[in-house]
Amino acid sequence: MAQPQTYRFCFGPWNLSEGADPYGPTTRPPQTFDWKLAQLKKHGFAAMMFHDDDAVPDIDGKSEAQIRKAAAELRKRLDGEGLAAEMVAPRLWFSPMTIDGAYTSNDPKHRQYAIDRSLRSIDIATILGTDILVLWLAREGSYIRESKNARRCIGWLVEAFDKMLAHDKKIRLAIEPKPNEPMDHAYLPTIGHALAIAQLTRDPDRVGCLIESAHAILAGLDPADEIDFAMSFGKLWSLHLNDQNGLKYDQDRPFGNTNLRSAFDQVRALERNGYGRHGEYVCFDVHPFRTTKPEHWMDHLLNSRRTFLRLVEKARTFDEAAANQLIADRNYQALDQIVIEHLLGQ
Ligand code: GLO
Ligand code: MG
Repeated sequence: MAQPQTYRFCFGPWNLSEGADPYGPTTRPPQTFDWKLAQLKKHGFAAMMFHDDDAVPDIDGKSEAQIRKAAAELRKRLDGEGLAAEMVAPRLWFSPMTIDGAYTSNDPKHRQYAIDRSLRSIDIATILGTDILVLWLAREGSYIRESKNARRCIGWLVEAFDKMLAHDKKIRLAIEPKPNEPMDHAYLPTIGHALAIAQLTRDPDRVGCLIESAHAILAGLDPADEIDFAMSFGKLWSLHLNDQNGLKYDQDRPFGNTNLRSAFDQVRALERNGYGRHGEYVCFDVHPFRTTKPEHWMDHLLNSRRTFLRLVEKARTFDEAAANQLIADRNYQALDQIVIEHLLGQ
């Protein structure tokens, strides 16, 4: 029998956030990158996720040579700490050049900026020793439907992906779909869209996806089914586990916080598909509550991991034989209850 999977965990520097929201300022003092990296290591996380400018601050003000030098220094540091870079993601939603979108801006100069910056991100990823470029397409969509031609935008997305795939023969693009926020509607809102657009690129095998639980919920979908779907294609290359209470602003709650049963189902889906066997990490894209005190700054991450591991135990001890009997008997009422009883414990 195959050995049960042991999981490796990661998070990004932005997950130790300061509590600002659109209605109020920060509630915790800012911490340095060094402090965040030290916390990650101290608490036994194996890797960090990086935006391009987390890895190379002030990236737009640096030459290519300076970017490579800064990335090489970071790599040395990570190696020294025994930590890995899980992925790099171009942060294409902050710049004045991406106000109207990045790859799908109506301004050709801005589209070019987005592509150039993505190619630099690929260089950084390679130097940091990861072949995953995460693309959260934050501003690729519309507020005003008539302001954009969606057909043309899909073409621009494919063109941009093709340039990235051609730039580096090893890089894999993991598209992180999200249906809304900051846009009213995004062009690639679900895993189905991400895997479909992969087929239009020059190398579909190198275009896969990242599932974020909250993003699936915001699309009205079941994150566990999204996991099974992506993994049927062998294309789930990264994962942002978290939670979300219904259809509202993106909440990035701790994993299992709201939908414990759905969290159990996500873990079961990961288990049955062998997530992690090809080196994939379990990442938590969670934020502390605004009320969190500085001394509890890591707790949302530690709790998410603890809940995840407890649910792995629950998935492994679930009475599959009893469940199968009930399924054969079409007694889903009893099946429902054994799931509830199992989660409630003794
Ligand atoms: C926001 C996204 C964001 C991305 C991250 C990596 O909704 O989840 O946190 O995952 O920027 O690109
Ligand atoms: Mg995310």
